[in-house]
Amino acid sequence: MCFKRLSLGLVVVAVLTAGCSSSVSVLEPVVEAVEPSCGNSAAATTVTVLGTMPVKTVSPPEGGEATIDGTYHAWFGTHELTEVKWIDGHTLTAVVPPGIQAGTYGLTLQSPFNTRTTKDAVFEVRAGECQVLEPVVEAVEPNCGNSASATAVTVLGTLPVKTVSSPEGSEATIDTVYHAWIGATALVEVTWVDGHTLTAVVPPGIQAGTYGLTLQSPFDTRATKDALFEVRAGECQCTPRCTGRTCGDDGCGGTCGTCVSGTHCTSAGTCEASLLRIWNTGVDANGAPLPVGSADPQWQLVAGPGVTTPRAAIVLSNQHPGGGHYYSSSDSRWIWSNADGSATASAPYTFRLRFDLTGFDPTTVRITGAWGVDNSGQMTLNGSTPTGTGTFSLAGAVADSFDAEHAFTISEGFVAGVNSLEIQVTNAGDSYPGEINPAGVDVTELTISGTPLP
Ligand SMILES: [Ca+2]
Repeated sequence: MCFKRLSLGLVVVAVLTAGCSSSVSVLEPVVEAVEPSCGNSAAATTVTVLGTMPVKTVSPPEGGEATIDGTYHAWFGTHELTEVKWIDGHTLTAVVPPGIQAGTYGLTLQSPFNTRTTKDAVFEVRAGECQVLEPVVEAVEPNCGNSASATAVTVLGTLPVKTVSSPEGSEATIDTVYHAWIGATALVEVTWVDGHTLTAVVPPGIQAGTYGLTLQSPFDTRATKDALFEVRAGECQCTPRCTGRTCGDDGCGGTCGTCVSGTHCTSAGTCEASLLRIWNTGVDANGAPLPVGSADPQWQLVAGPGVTTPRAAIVLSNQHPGGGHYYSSSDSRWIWSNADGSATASAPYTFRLRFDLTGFDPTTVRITGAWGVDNSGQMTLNGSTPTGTGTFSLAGAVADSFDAEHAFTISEGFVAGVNSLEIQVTNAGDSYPGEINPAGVDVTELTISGTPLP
């Protein structure tokens, strides 16, 4: 045997020189990898095969220059690759034709020596893109919208698009179709602008709340970022309304200012000296007695037969029924649930006066006054029998209960803010000839005092 060694690229092959035996040394190829290892069945895919690819040196019998035979053939399964080219002893290139059924394939190589080798499961054919990219959501601008109207937004993040190769080898197209949702509500007019930007419109009518944003890319991959967008039942850009106001709510959760000690903020947004005010029965806001039949703006009927919600007490039409009963007062009027004083006997009716101690130390407050009732009554302050001196209960069907004033002083039991003075009145079964059996209550000569908070 007479061997001649030739160096061909990176591969050393041994061949027989001319004049020796006609047999040749047969070399086996080795497949290590295919790159890429995946292709879309809809398109041709150029691959590189890595491994050991020996070539055959052919010396002509008549002598002269030896030639190299680098002819390789390759198959994925039974599908032959095209344009198979030997590049060097470790590298081939080839083209996987389109139309191969999706699946995983081994590669079979046939060398110039007509030897074959196969490596299993080196290439995947997919009915779609091999490279699937994920979008990333980073931000939405603006990040708030009014539920009453549509909001145009810009979504920022990483927004890959898909290149779609044509099986015919014509120009590739780009698929930029994105879908987006705020919570479960799809956005409209979703438009990919560039790899970091898309625009969309949040439709109106989404319930107020904070929502995540979900994107679906052209690869059908999705990404969600939570708590990215707020839907409000109103304007997102709140403009404080403080024109002409020096204090109070600015309409946006803030304040237009605060008032100094001894003053308080009125509903009109101005600071006024804090005053203690309290009202007798049957008077207007300035304390002047009202005409008979008037609604009392301060005292309310809050419980009693047929009473389901508080309503204004009424100034009795007859302030002296039964031939001159009920005491007279210049600063108050007798009131009842109606103008004629008719009542369900033996059932309690509850009248309430609310008064505000805001700006005052409730432990220093004191109320004085006098009252009468037809027929019996109990006074309470904030739900309890008052602490103080004088008469807080008028019992029994006696004329003294309505023919004379009964003085009292309340010195404890006040609370910060709004307080309630209540009188529960029960009519008795007495009667006057030719008249209805009337009922009524009168509170007179009320005074209130207290020390402003520092
Ligand atoms: Ca009566």
